[in-house]
Amino acid sequence: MKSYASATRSRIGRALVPALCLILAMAAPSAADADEVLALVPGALPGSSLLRHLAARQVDVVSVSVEGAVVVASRSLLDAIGAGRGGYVLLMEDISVFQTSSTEAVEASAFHTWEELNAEMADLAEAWPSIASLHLVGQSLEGRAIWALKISDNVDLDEPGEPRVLLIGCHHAREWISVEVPLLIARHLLEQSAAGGRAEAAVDGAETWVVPMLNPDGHVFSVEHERLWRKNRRNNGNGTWGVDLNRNYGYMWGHDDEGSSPNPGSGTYRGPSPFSEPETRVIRDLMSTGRHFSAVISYHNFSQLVLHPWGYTAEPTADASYFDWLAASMAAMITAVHGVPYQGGGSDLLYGTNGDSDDWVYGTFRIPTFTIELRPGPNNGYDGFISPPSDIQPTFEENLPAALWLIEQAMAGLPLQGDLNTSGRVDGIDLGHFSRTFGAGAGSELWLAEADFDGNGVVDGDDLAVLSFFFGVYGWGALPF
Ligand code: 0X9
Ligand code: CA
Ligand code: ZN
Repeated sequence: MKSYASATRSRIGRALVPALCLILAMAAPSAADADEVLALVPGALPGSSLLRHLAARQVDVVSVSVEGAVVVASRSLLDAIGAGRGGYVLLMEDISVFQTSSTEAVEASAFHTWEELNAEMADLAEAWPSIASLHLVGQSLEGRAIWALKISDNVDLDEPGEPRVLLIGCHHAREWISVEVPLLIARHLLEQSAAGGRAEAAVDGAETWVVPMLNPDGHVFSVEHERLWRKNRRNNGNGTWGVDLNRNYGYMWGHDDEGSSPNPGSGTYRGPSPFSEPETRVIRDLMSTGRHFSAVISYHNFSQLVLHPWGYTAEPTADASYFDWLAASMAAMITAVHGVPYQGGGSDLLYGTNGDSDDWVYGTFRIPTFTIELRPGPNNGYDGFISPPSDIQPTFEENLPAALWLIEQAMAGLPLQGDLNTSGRVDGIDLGHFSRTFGAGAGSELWLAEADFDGNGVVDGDDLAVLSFFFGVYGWGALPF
């Protein structure tokens, strides 16, 4: 993964006198890697030990596919790692073409700067005061506001019958389109809130919380200085900058050095301790305060994937078949819109991670949580992070139905209303159970035993109401049955 120190050094080195370059090089103790290149490492296939090895080193893995891993790293490191293991293919020697960007250019484009985003979120809340409210959910390390937009009817009330769904964008600074997709979903819900369709039902029946930019410091840095910046802007004190927010969550944090790195210069540096970063604490605190959430989507780019936990282990979660079904369904819905193929499944589709948002959310709350890697596809090179503005609208359009559907799953929740097998959580097993009892018909012993929740001897609408109530209170988490 790319370090700020090295990238800055090469950029300034090109622009300024060699003497300054030398001083900077001396000030930064990490390995000299001004010779960073873009390369394909064919042996680094998904799930391979070579890929894990690369991820643990000072290598920026930008995409992984059946062709291998596209990485940014110094030639010397690649030589050292690649020796005897299939080597690497040089894709691009001068990657400075990706390093230019400016606030003015972004303002003039369809992408939002942090300030433009704040203004737009405030505008939305002002334009729809009865169904949208703005919440200051925290501050970044450098003191920037992090806002959430809550979208629901009776927005000033907490309505326990309405499941909460959280949409997050921009854990990673350079993934600009991951800001735009949740923001446009929010706008769609508001604009269509009286149109009589799915958006209106979602506004009436759920609370959708949207945090489009979790990493404002990194985003601003990506806009103003280094387009391909990934992490936040923590000064690590050894000449390197940034913690990977998607390795800093407090579930199985630092489980191994492959799914995250202890090296502050690494692009996947997990930070000094779990939740050491104010940005990850925003999500922790939002989700731990008050009523629990029922589902989460964290948007990233790129690779066209819908991923579910675990990231820290190849072992499936207890809910893997259910999550596979949800992820595959969403991927199919996304694909159906414009024919751009997304794939759903576990982390084996990409690479292992520890300390990411999905593992903490599922590990803590036992609810469905997905990382959606937006377009472009997995075979794109380093510029896969540089989404053209013309991608914003179609990427939003293709992702809208899946987001609506997940909200609807949380709302209707029929298969999810009760922990029928008393496993302590509501999952796909209960779904099967529930349909079987339903098939057996109301009045049957099976049905009564399992679905007569209020114990009055008949299965009726009241039982559904009981289920809905607990579902609303507890989401897909543990239920008191
Ligand atoms: O590495 C990440 O944090 C995500 N990919 S990205 O290129 N956007 O940085 C993927 C996280 C996927 N999570 C799991 N594999 N559990
Ligand atoms: Ca409401
Ligand atoms: Zn990302």
